[in-house]
Amino acid sequence: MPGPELLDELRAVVGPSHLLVDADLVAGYAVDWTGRFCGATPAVVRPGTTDEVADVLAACRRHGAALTPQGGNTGLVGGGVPLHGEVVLSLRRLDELGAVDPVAGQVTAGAGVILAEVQRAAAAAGWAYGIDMASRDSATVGGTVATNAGGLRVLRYGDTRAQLLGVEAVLGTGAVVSHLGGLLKDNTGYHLPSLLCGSEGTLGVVTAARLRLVPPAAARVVALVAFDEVAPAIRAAGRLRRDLPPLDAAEFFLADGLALVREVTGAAAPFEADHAAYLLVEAAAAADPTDALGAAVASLDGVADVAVAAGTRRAAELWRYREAHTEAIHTLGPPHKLDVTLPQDELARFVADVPGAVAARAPNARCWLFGHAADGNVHVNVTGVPVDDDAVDDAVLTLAAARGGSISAEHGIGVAKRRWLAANRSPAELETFAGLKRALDPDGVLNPHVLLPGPLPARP
Ligand code: 2HG
Ligand code: ZN
Repeated sequence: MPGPELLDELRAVVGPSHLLVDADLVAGYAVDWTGRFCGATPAVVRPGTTDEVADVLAACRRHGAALTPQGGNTGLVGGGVPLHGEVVLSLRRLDELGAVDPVAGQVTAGAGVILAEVQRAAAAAGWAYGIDMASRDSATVGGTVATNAGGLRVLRYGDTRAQLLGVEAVLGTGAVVSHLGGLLKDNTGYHLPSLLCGSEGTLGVVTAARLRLVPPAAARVVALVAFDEVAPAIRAAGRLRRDLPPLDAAEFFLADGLALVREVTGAAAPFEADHAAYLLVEAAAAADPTDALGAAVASLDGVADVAVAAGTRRAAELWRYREAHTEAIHTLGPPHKLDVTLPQDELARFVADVPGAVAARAPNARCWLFGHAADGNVHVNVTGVPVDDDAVDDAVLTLAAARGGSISAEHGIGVAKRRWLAANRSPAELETFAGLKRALDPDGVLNPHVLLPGPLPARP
């Protein structure tokens, strides 16, 4: 528990109005969006510049106080909330968005800039940003970089790491590193943006990022494809990657998920009959891709029905069936969120086997499966299980790893999955991680309970 001296020093750095200590004011920063991860903090510190971030970090190092960096608090693995009494370092005030460079197709965004603002600024300048996800109106650039967020368009544009041309960050050593020039070819040694991206606030605090933009597609088409069996729906996503080059997204969900979404949102049924599985397909190109999409869908096996959106309003309605899964499941209580990737040819078998694996550990649990079928990423949500009972986590994560998959596709490790990191990472890799942690955060103050398994590695 930091003493009053640290709080006084932090107050001197950011000004009294940006050091929050009242229980009412800090409460929202101490619990994650799902409600599964709930901690406590003595203070939330809200710096307004990179220099202030550096001074906050220096003060915490002097006092041996741990920090949890936080952006929009939309993380799903407990990595951004103070579960061990950490001081919360909120980056939301770093919300400066630079002008889009219309020639290079790049923009520099402060860590606190909201994802949707980057998307809007890019569009206004005739470009697009390749990252998109349902939390676009709350997630921040800093959070998406820290977690290497994926989302709905990874298939086409890659994850956040693939958009990063440079970062500015305060490392745990106190060093401020800034490399925001945006050169496309810049082969001058270690690529710190790649290292910091996905490091979940354990090595440094990202304060700004230089982002690559992508050309916008002039024409788009969205279709919902229904299947009476699950496996063909998942296999179809793989086929479309090859047969429909303008494929932008291929998302799947199942009958029970759709029923829950409809119950919660009041949305009408997409088809006259119910079906076992659904694939939401979006194609985007310079010329209208409707015919290409129609031909590719017609060649798929097991299609029971197809709804093609005529216009953006209907497209948004079709997307809502998929995007509303997270909020609909949330109404059932805090879920266990197990975001895994499988090799494409293992995904259908995994989806078939998961409910049984969960039921063996928690017979009364309910299992919800949906996700980004074309990149092998399925979101296994389990409800009806106490928040701290991780038997179902164990069942799902070990099954994914045993089938050649990853225990984290796009949400990160946080606190939720650190116990299983060794299922995907060898002792040599984990020792390298520990060495990086020692080198870049020598006092172990940056998110010390996140990502790396076990206690903080000892100093040499
Ligand atoms: C999505 O794809 C997000 O909608 C959230 O990654 C997934 O709620 C989830 O488990
Ligand atoms: Zn997702």
